[in-house]
Amino acid sequence: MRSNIALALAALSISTASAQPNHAHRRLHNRAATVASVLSSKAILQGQNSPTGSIRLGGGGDYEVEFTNDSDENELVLLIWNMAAGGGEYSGNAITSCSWCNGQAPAISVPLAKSTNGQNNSVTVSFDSGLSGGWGAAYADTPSTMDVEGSGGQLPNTIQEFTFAPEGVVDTSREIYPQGHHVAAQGPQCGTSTSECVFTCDDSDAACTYGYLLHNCSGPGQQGENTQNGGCAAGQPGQSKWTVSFKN
Ligand SMILES: *[C@@H]1O[C@H](CO)[C@@H](O)[C@H](O)[C@H]1NC(C)=O
Ligand SMILES: *[C@@H]1O[C@H](CO)[C@@H](O)[C@H](O)[C@H]1NC(C)=O
Ligand SMILES: *[C@H]1O[C@H](CO)[C@@H](O)[C@H](O)[C@H]1NC(C)=O
Repeated sequence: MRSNIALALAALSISTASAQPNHAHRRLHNRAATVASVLSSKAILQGQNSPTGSIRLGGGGDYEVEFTNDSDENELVLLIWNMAAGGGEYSGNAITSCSWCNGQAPAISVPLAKSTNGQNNSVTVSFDSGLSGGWGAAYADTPSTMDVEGSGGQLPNTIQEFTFAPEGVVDTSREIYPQGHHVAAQGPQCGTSTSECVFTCDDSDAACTYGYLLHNCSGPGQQGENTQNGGCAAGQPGQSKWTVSFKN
């Protein structure tokens, strides 16, 4: 299964690199097909990708996040999910709660291509104030959600969690899959990454549901050193542009 994914990604990079403008339609089609096959191979549902949802593609929202691909991978699939009000229980319809992406569609699932030939392929997403949720990326080597014991269907990779509100924070979690990829987010006051404002398990080699602590989170705008809550300040709505870089 994994080698099929690698082949699909390799094919995509060739079509992207050699694409002419009049092949744009085919390229988009190929890319959508690739996202679908990558996600289904990992037992992750496709995102709602609503143009008008509380989490939506494009800028101009209360909170804006620009995602870039800074890994060596040709194409990642960016996943963003929204916790249901009340702590993330399944809510069924408009509000998604896909840390458990195998059973609940994420708000967003889009390809995150490398920038080539001077093209800026970063993806900007808007968030309404007051939302909590998370994001992460499916890489070629990200296992299926069904193959990782204890993940309960969560994305088996490093994830970042957000509460976009004036008192909210953004943090990084290695709890689900401690061997996951590197990611770094920068906000208006501070940052969080796989080594900063990061939750790790007490036994850092194993995934955990309990027994985790926040580390390296005591700089300006950061709160919660060695606690089970905290992160880097989200900032004020309308003034808070974040950048997120997915790395190797
Ligand atoms: C890429 O484009 C976005 C707007 O779509 C912009 O905010 C960002 O600064 C650009 N990034 C680079 C590296 O040029
Ligand atoms: C905390 O930061 C130090 C210094 O940068 C680093 O060596 C360490 O690995 C970090 N801790 C975690 C849990 O990432
Ligand atoms: C990914 O794209 C961003 C801009 O969108 C660029 O700055 C970065 O260098 C690219 N990463 C790679 C590995 O090409």
